[in-house]
Amino acid sequence: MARLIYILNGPNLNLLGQREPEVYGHTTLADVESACTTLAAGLGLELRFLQTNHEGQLVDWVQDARGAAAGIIINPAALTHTSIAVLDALNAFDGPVIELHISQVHKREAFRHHSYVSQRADAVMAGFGTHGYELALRHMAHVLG
Ligand code: CA2
Repeated sequence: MARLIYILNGPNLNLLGQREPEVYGHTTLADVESACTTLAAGLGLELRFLQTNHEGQLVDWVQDARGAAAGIIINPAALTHTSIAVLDALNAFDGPVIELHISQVHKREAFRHHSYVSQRADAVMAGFGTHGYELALRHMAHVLG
């Protein structure tokens, strides 16, 4: 059976490709999911690609990943900078965690420079645009061996 990877997306990422293209580009989240699904098949991985605007839902999905997923790629969006609940949920997950940001958060406002999730993440990516999702998936396949 293929190893399952969760790709989790936080608040407002459903708007990807529809607003602020100068920051986040023109690619939609559906485009990203489609590219990742194709790539995952080639890497021998299975995907659950999810987006929510709700902190508790993100916590529930991270908890679901325990015992089900080999690894988590997460773009917590604004919850990156605020959510101890998401950090605590990730701390209860045993596999590799990759934190991903489409934009280069360290070039942006100071409030985006701190991440609670980084205290758990095994790797952190920022500024690779939506292509970062595919890079993260390749790295996940590499670390899972
Ligand atoms: O760069 C990233 O991926 C972020 O996680 C995106 C978050 C932001 O709060 C983080 O600081 C960095 C925002 C996601 C909102 O996405 C939108 C996409 C298109 C239009 C409006 C919002």
